[in-house]
Amino acid sequence: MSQRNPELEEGIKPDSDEEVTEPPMYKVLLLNDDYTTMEFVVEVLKYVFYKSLEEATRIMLNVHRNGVGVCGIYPYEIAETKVNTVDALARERGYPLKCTMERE
Ligand code: TYC
Repeated sequence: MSQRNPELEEGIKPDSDEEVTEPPMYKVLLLNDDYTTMEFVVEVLKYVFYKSLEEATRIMLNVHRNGVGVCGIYPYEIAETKVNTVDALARERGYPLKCTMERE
């Protein structure tokens, strides 16, 4: 027999004195270097950060010109996974590409 679960019903609001907090968000940053190819950086932005070719190219050129740039903003564990994936792909291909994360 199924029971009512009032927490799942529409229109239920948290008590007004209950705090609703968003998870802290983290910027994932890509760093420029002189050896990683522009093509590889664009591929990383497409496949790890789900950017379109146009957006990936824009972000890559921004990093190339300014030394650092934001690839995306995510909750901690997603940001951490993306940083680790970029590190692994770069290492596999022998590129010194560096990716870090920073609290928003
Ligand atoms: N500066 C690199 C080059 O001229 C391209 C590059 C862009 C490398 C962004 C890293 O995060 C980076 N080949």
